[in-house]
Amino acid sequence: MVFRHTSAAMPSELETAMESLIKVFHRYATNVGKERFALSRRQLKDLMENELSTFLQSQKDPAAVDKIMKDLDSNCDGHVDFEEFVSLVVGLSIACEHCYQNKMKMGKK
Ligand SMILES: [Ca+2]
Repeated sequence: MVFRHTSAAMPSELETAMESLIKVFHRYATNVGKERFALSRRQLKDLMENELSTFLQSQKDPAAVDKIMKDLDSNCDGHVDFEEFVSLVVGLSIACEHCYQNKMKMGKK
C-alpha cells in the first residue's frame, strides 16, 4: 500500500476525521515499550471524559470505564492500543448512526 502525502492538497472531511482520531489517541496514550503507544485505564478514563463527554453522558456508572476497558482490551495486556481504541470509536459511531437514521425518519413524517 502506498500512502502519498501531498501537503498542498486540502485533506477531505474523512481524512481530517482520521487524523483527529490519531491525534486524540496520541494526546492521551504513552509509550508502553517497543515503540508501542497505548492507553492505561486512567488515560482511557480521561480520554472518555474529555473527548466523549456528550456521547457518554448517560454513563454515570463508575464501573462503566472498567467494563469498557475490559471489552476493548482484546489482547488482555492491561492497555488499550490504537487498534482497540478504534473499535470503541467504530462501536459508538454505529450506535450514533442508528440514532441519526431514526431522527431522519422522524423528520420525514
Ligand atoms: Ca490491549
